[in-house]
Amino acid sequence: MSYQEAKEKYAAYQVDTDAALAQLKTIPIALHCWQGDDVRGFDTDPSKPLTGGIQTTGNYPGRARTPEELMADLDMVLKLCPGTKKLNLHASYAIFESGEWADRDKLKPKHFQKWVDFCKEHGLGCDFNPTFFSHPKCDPLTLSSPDEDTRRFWIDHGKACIRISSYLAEQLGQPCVMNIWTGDGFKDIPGDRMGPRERYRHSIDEILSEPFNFKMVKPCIESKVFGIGVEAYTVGSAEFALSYAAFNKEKCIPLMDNGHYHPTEVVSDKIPALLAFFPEIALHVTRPIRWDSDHVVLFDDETKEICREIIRCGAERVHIALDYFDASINRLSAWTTGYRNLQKSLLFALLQPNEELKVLQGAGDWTKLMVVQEELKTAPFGEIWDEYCRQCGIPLDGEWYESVKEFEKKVLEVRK
Ligand code: RNT
Ligand code: ZN
Repeated sequence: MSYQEAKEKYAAYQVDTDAALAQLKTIPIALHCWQGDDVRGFDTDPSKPLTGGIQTTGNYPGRARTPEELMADLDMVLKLCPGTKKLNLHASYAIFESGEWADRDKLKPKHFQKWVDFCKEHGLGCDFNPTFFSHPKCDPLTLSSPDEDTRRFWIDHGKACIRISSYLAEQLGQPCVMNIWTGDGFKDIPGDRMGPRERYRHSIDEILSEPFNFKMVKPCIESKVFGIGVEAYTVGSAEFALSYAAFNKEKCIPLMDNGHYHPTEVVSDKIPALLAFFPEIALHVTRPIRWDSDHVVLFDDETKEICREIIRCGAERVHIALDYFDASINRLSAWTTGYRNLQKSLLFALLQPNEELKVLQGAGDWTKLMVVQEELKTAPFGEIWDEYCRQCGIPLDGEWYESVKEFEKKVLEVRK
């Protein structure tokens, strides 16, 4: 079937495929640098374990160990991903000239200059994350620590990251989403649940007292339910993070990671709930299996439903980022598959007769509402996706995997 024929099939359902493709090209998705090196970064000893309740599993060969390797891998992946891309960096990916290592509280914009150059070369915006984990100063708490020195160190880190985010936004001419997430919490039942939360709140207040332009730097507060080793209590729980964002709307926004809720909760439903109150929100799209396992994003029902809500509520109000890390398969394929699946899910959402569905619901016509939605599941989606890839000058499905295998042979396998 040709694109033309597929287009006509959709037109029968009042869906304009050309308009869908045009809109999809404008929706930015942030590609997370940390899939390429199993969340190690460059500023601490890579042989030390990840901390903060997150974990990568697997030891597939070819992990990027240096900025050059990570950039080479990203360069390859970007060629395989259609659409508007942003890079998403963590502070731990600072790049130091020889002998000028700086600790996290002393990081400067210049430590990210090479990333700015990389983004300029590839036409990317950039998002940023302070790194409150995998560091000797995690005691194991960070922003909620009862130890004043520890807390001060991490507040200073947060402030340094605001300055870096401002620099990234200014250099790249687009907003920088700066996400605050810590793994602060306890393995077992605490005797004081309030103390850490009060300290956390004050610490974020202090970080956000660093001056910045909220039009260009978008601090986010990411919540979590639990992590490995912090099973009993999470300081930055859902209620904490949402309340913080709600009471500080003029300087930060809430971030939902769909791996951070109980297994029967869905982020798709939470998107319009938050957008009824917040002008904008941010998302980390991942795939939890039974827990926050951060598997590669698939073209599955919940990813599609998340994207349907993004499109129906207004994509310009949602900052979209990927967040997963699989070390058990080829990392470039993991990146590419997840990114393309998120684009596919957005396209799927754009190919729904969203206005008509709303009218049917309003009229109480639940019969037709079901019939239309079900029939569209088998509409010729693949033809429209292929056309999108062609228009973006990106390989179609079936055309990119071999190039990654070749890259694996030539580049990854010699990383011993
Ligand atoms: C962890 C959070 C957090 C991290 C990244 C690396 O559970 O989802 O967003 O995955 O910052
Ligand atoms: Zn996340």
